[in-house]
Amino acid sequence: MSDIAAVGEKRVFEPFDKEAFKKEILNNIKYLFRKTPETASQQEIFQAVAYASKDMIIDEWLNAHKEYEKQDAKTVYYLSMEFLMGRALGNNLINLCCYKEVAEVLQEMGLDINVVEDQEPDAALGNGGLGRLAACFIESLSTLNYPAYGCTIRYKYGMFKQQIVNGEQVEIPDDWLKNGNPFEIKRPEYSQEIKFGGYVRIEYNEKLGRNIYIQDGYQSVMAVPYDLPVVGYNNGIVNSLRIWDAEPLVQFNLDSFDKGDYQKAVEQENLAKSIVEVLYPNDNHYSGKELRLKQQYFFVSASLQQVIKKFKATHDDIHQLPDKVVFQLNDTHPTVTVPELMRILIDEENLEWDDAWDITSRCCAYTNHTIMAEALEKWPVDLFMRLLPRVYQIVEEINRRFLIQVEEKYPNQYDKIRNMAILYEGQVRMANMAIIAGFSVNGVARLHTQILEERELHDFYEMMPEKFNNKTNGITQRRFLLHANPLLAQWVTDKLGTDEWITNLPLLKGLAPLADDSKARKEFQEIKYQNKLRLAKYIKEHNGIDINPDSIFDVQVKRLHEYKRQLMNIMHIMYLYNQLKDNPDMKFYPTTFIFGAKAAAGYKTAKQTIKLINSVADVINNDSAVNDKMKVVFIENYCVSNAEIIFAASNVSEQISTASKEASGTGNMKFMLNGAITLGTMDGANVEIVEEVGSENAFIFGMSSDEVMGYEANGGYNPREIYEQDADIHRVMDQMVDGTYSNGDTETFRELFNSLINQDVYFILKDFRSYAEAREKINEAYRDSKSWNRMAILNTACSGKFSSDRTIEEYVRDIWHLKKVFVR
Ligand code: F55
Repeated sequence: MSDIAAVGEKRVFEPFDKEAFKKEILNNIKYLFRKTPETASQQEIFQAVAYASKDMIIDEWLNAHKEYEKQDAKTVYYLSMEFLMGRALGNNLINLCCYKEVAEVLQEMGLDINVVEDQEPDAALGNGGLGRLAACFIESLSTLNYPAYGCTIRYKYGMFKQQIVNGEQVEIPDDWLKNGNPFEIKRPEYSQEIKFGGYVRIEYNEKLGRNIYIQDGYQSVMAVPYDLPVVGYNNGIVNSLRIWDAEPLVQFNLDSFDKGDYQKAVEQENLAKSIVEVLYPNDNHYSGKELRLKQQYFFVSASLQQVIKKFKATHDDIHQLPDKVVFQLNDTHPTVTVPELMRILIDEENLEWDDAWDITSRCCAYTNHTIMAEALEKWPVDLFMRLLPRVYQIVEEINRRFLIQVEEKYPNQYDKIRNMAILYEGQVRMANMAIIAGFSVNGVARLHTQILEERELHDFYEMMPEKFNNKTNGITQRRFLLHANPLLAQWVTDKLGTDEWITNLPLLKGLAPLADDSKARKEFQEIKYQNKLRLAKYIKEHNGIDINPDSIFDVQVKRLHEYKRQLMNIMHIMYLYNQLKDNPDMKFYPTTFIFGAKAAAGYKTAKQTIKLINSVADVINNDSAVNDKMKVVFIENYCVSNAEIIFAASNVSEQISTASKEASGTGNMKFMLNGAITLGTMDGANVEIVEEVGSENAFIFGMSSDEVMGYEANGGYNPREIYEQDADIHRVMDQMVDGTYSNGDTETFRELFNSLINQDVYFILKDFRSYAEAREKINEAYRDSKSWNRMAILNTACSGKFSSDRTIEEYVRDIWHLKKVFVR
């Protein structure tokens, strides 16, 4: 039996019909574009294939939802401002178990599936880790047979595309919908009206025997949902990612002679346009923009209204809501869920406060993704009140009642109120509201949760310890191994004698003995080499730089942020360069240092760091004295689709954040799964990675989180001392401001220099020596290919814990309490 037949047979449901699929593609090319395969553009071919695959999805999509309804299954609504989905086609085909067959069909038509996949724009409705986590979760939920909706905004422009011009980041709008989106389905019948502004009118209601609250004089928009399918792996389950678009209520009518209407129409049109215009490109940084609060309320209110209507269609007691619905708040961004649900229950369902509060708190759970103070959302009270007058009243009442409890439990302890109040110093503190209202508060890695409990949220933990729990993040192996690294995926399947790892990642443990098998090591090395060739080709095509596939690929790809310390990485490269220049015969294994990172548009230090990386790259890559030993590459526009190529090709995974600052990290897991070795601090999930693989199979350096927090408690440390005492660091620092990397200009990198020498908030100089030592060890270790490949195999073998399937099962067990639904 051929390899390919085996794949088709694996499909649990209808066998894949190659001829029918081919016909469908041809029909699509003909009817959508009036073309033939010969005359159609690659983009049109992509569309034709995507529509053909959507046809396969539709029946399963309908069926799964029919079954959910039949079983009246409890559903999780994962509310998130961000879902960083990346491309859909390849992963849909994989999860439909017909990727290879479709590749063959295309090949028979003279087409290359990789080229077809490359036509699809990334759905980049997210910034980085938080948004990508949501995408992995929703995929795992489908694969694990759990009823789920992802709810977010249909941003017209997603995460900007990055170009590097003269070494600097330039942001290009991401017009991802310009060719339409073949996978989405508009659901106008579920449209919801969303109201902003105005005032609250109070009326006495005889029947209820109490006051009722009516929002008047408001502006509204229509929230119109589109659904994207989220296909489970070979199980007939398709969940929905519901993305909300905004439309004006009053149709814009140029013929209208009614001036009032005209004015209103224009206003609504503008409001609708502005709300969904663009994703805020900040990660781990809060910008108190009114439009952002509008976005939050817009998608939360739309989602909640729809959930309540759906629930009421088949249930008559709203008190039962928590048995059927759970809202997971992805960070504080959707926390307005709490007062909005209260508003709906009190004002529209006529419940009393206590009943409404009981339901709300049993429906809401909150995930914290950061301890960075600048990421905490605190809305100015006047803004909040003006935009959401009725919701604000409810926030006040939640706060008032909570403070009574605090006062009862901790009489006269004003610090408790200062730390835990929702309303404080003219601000609405969203994290406090999420913690107070929800029944669960979780961190995203063990260390992170511990820091929340012991420090950042200690008062809350003391008052309500039962709410706190940890859920270490995970990633989906369907995308980050099966799709991203087909060679390794096939090797794993061959070695394990089964492909069950696709839905049971801990089975990778079975590879561990192969770490001591020289043939297996050779094969593993060869696969890595092939993947390095693939990345080298990408870099040649996109950056015009030739890199040596025999060199170590040392990679740091993630958002650019000071705490992630890309600056420490590039400074160490400057240091190495000095060493190699001074000492050309120095023992050094050739290394390609690869970076990829987007900076938030207004983040100056981050942008300067990008400029520094590119400037250093320029000098080094053009210095023939060192070129056979080192190169530096900045990959433009780091995003989900090129990440897949990058992880597969990496030898060294740079995870070098200042300890305590990276809540978890998930890139670290993607590298590990693909057999890269972690060079990292004891931060976030690195701690658990090292625990799984063993400290002898990772390179750990730097201060511990306790040491870092110890210094912080004492106002930091004195970096100038290190600058004065360490000649190598001194030299690298001076080179930032003596024009070495800026054509003689001494000011280009002055701010970076100043921030290091004056405060060095992220302990770069302090950790530098320890980092340099770890890097030296890595360089040395790579020479011994036997022990390197042994380590690499063990990293893949020990990565089983980091599947988002494991994470989701923990959420289900401890928080959501869902039941699996099986179809057919
Ligand atoms: C985006 C907008 C705001 Cl206002 C705040 C934060 C973000 C954001 O993108 N945060 C983010 O990506 N956080 C990351 O979440 C990951 C998933 O839990 C973690 O692995 C990572 O450590 C954390 O930084």
